[in-house]
Amino acid sequence: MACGASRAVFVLATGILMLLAGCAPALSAWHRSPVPAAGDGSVVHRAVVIAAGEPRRDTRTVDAVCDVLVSHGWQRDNMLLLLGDDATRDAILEEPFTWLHNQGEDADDVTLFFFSLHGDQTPDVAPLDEPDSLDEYVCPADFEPGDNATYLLDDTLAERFTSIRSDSLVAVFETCHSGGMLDGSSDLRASGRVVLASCAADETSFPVYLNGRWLFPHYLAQGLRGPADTAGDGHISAEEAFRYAEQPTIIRSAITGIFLFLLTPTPLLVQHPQMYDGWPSAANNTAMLDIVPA
Ligand SMILES: [Ca+2]
Ligand SMILES: [Ca+2]
Ligand SMILES: [Ca+2]
Ligand SMILES: [Ca+2]
Repeated sequence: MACGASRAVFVLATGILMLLAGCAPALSAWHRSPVPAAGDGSVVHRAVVIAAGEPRRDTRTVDAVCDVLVSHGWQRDNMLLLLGDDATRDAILEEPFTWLHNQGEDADDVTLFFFSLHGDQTPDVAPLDEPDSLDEYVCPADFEPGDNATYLLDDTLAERFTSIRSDSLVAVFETCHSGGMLDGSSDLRASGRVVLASCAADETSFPVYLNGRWLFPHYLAQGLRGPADTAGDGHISAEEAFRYAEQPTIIRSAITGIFLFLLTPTPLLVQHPQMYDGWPSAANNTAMLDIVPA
């Protein structure tokens, strides 16, 4: 399957369970954080949604993500959307970070990045950090195949992420080879982050067969509507959502892979989502980053 076939609808939802439990989402507060209070004492939730590559990436996917966040009290004024032709390389590297800075993002805020883009691999370039000798990259709207100046390397994105001030950061990648955002020593692994990737570094991502929804975000969203709350405490964390989505993504991609294998002489493809859990620290990590606090 061409790398361009990977993708996803990412939906963050949850309110139903909370409403049934009679507890309105208290998104002005950040519960259970073992991290010492920092920032200005006002917890602001912000989302950056970046989607390009085909119509469903910047319509159905983005609508679902934003609607779910809004259903939990996230403010649309606190969402930056870079969609379609606007999601150029320069824009991705500049606008979200300038916007966060201008918004006064600080340590006690919550920041979510969602990427739905094509992705691929290329021979490792400096810094030479890759165990597989391949850097991974995402494809901005102005990406030109064969022109290395137009892709967006994991090295570059990781360096840019260092300017994010929030102690609570989750990044979701629905791209082919997105596990490779985590495999190199100069990639996106860092304390204080949870990074969710739709597939392993050497894999492509699948759409849900027939309905055009990408597997991993589809199941993340499903879990965040309630069933991912395995602890039953009203919180759904990024880690819980990942664990909810992981197995059905593997199983469904295997089914799709078998179907494609029977139709075309392609290798049998299976998609294994990946998680880096660096919140609150890579060394002593027992807490979870709540996407939707109760
Ligand atoms: Ca703040
Ligand atoms: Ca590199
Ligand atoms: Ca790699
Ligand atoms: Ca990498």
